[in-house]
Amino acid sequence: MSARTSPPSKPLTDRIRPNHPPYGLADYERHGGYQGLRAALKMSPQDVTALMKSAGLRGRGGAGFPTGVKWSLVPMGENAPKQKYIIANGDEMEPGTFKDRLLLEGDPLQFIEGITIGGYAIGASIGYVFLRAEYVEAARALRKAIQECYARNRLGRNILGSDFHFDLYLHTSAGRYICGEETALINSLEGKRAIPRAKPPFPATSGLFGKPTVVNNIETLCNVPHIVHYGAEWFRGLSKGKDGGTKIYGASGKLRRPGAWELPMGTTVREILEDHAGGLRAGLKLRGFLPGGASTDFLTAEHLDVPMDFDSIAKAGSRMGTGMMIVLDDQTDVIGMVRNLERFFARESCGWCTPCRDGLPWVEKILASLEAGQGRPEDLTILRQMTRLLGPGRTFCAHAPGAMEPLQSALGHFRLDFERAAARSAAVAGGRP
Ligand code: L3W
Repeated sequence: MSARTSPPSKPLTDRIRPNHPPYGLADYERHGGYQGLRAALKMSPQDVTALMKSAGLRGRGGAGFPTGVKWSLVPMGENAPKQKYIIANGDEMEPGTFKDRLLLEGDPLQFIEGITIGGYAIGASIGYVFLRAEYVEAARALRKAIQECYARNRLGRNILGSDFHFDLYLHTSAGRYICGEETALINSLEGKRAIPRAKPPFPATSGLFGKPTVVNNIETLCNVPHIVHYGAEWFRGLSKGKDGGTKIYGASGKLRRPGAWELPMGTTVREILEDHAGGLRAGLKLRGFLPGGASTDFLTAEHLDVPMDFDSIAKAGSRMGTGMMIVLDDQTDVIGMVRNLERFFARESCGWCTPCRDGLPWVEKILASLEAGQGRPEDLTILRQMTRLLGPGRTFCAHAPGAMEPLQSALGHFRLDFERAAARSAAVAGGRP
């Protein structure tokens, strides 16, 4: 029986106790754990999927695709392939993003219960956790929890006395950003070079080893047990907007208290930055922020009252992405910041298509020379052209277009910084003999 008398308002982090090891199975269950799976096993798989849809759960990895819709695209019924897979994307390499690590280190059983319910809903008997190689603590916590789940019939055959069988494997990433793109991840898991595949077909119909596969983010799956346990209406009620639930928001940069917090979906940027992150350090002013990782467009102080949800941030001209903000203050050189991000993207290009492989290092070089006062006036025109040439539809996957988002938005919002840098460079060149 659950020990709760009322449903939690912070379901994802409720059981996480800072500086304490995660709960083992007995404590996890004493605090409401495995009520979701027990309830799910009494429902049809289709009803579990329908519950995710009515809860309004959207993917927390960056794209915000509705989870119930994704699960319902997997073929079910007698003619469907027998073997299907569910994969948890824990390859958290987006700059500024560390929410999935906190969830795995703090409450690995919550995630395991979530992926098990997901496997049941789509008819998968095998699940994989694709984990970022550097996440050594998370791997340790997961291994221990998986072992205990096998020993106590929460994984393996006839789970909790049902006719549902589910095996879960931990796989450590090969250590590249592109391994987090779902089709590159699938290639990597198959032992191939991690290059993205063309979509369609989407993994839901042809994924791992050509079989129907769902790839979900860790935070997404952590929500699943609570939705089944407490219901869709409760989940929707946690949010301030139309997407259901809470969100792990985060903020990094020169803030008084950088960190991550579980808050109602749709909490405003101002509340996150001022009330939770404590505002900027003394003497600094906010110039802009990337809402969710490096591959999103800058927004500025005029967007402080925008709710952090998928649609509101899109309307403001960016993407919520992972919801983990990176803040730019008035004493940080914006060109240096963007150069640093583009350096990351250039280094992490998988090299498959030419615009991305050759274009990103070129962008980085131009930014580096502007930053060092050695650019040319025409550099700004070239940078603007590059944002189009590497933009949506020009490359095989979203890597280069994502890399162009901070650049093209910086060229718009902080145009004078770039023009001044180019003019400074011209003056230096003009003064040369
Ligand atoms: C079946 C259809 N399935 C879409 C599925 C698709 C995928 C999901 C979203 O990139 C973004 C990226 C990063 N039939 C479908 C369908 N699907 N149409 O829905 O698909 P998509 O293509 O919109 O996005 P994606 O390729 O998953 C994710 C951005 O997120 N990002 C990155 C974050 C990185 C991390 C991390 O390190 N942990 O989260 C941040 O903004 O740039 O644009 O499953 O199969 N018709």
